[in-house]
Amino acid sequence: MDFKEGQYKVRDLKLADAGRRQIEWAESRMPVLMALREKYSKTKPLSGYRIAGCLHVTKETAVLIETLSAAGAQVSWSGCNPLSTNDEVAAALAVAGIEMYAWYGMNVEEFYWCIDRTLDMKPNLTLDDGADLIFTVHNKYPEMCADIIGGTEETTTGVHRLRSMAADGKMKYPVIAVNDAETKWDFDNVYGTGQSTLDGIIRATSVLLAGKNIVVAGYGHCGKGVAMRAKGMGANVIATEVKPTAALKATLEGVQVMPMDEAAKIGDIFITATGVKDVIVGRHFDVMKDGAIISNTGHYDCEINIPDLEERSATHRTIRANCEEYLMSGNRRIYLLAQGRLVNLAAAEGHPSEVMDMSFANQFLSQLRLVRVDKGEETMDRGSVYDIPVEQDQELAALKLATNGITIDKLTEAQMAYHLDYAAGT
Ligand code: 9W4
Repeated sequence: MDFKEGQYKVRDLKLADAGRRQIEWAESRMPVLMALREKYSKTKPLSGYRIAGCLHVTKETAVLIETLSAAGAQVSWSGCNPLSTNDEVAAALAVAGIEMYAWYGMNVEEFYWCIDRTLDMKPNLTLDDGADLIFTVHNKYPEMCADIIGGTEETTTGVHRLRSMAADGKMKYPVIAVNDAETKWDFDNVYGTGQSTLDGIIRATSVLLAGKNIVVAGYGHCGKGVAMRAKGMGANVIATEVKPTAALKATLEGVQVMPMDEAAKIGDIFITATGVKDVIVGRHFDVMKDGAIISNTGHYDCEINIPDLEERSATHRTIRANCEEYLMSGNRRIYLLAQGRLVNLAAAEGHPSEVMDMSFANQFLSQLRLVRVDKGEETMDRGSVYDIPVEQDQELAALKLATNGITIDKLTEAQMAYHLDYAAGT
């Protein structure tokens, strides 16, 4: 096999073939990233650059890693969550010669050991999901910052942490907030979470959605995505909200709105997507119907108050993976999915590859942008967080359409002139 000893720590290299098949499947669903790979494997703009990455080791991430590598980069990688590593994919990447330090179920000490190993190659670019790598560099290896051109960050939480750090004047190299691109968060939240949440519920229960009362708590982007898809599956969707504008939007989108105290009595399936705690609590469990299914797709696992559920329950038992039955007063049964953790990740596979295609294409183009900064073609302040330019969103959306064989109209010169003429139309 073509790899160097000591450049990886993964579960088992024998899993590599199974991992490779999954990566190839993802490649076939990620046409934008593959088009970028095709283009930049010829010019290799990342030649001579060393990228350390800390991001979920999934089949989709593998497509990103191998695109960075095809564009000339030397890449070293660790997972950013011990429960998100696909051991088969990690093995396939290690065998392909990527420096890979990730395995499912590692402990906190091992997690930081893996990050340290990715830094052994003295990166000049970083790529994060949750900002752990950037924080490790700044706090533990501050001397490395001078040689780092910049970094990219994938998530809302990471961007939030980094903006606070920048505001504090503590950031030592520029970071691009990939999360804030429209082609990232909109696709993730609405279409990715929308589908994968229902996917997780179905995998954990095989329940029929048609005709059911599905209660979606929170009508933000994720809640809206879930509601849209649930409607499409024939469910009666009810939303609960605290924000008047979001509640109003729900009503205009054909979704019934009511307080959770009312919805609790009639819901068959509950999905929390609010980002706050205690959305479903004891008094709600008290009035739920026999057979009610409850799940969470919000970032934190405290949206459902599980201690309240356990307190009220005589016994509970596992029905199948990610489906726990609680016996309640009046012989009612309540089913909690994935222990109240994100049901789309714990019981399904997160966002489909087609959605990750957009996020990771943004990551790839942002790394190229940092290289342009290194070459003096663009400037960045070393203490700041940067947004994705709107042109990049349009470029990626155009590429996604093109790779799907969809063409769109173009403004004529006359239309453009009319559009730009502020005096016209008055
Ligand atoms: N995965 C994750 C997190 C917690 C977790 C059963 C209960 C996020 C984004 C992408 O966080 C991620 N807890 C689990 S499994 C699990 C998985 N359990 C196990 O008991 C706790 C995560 C990005 N992404 C996609 O969405 C699709 N491809 C991607 O790269 C991946 C994982």
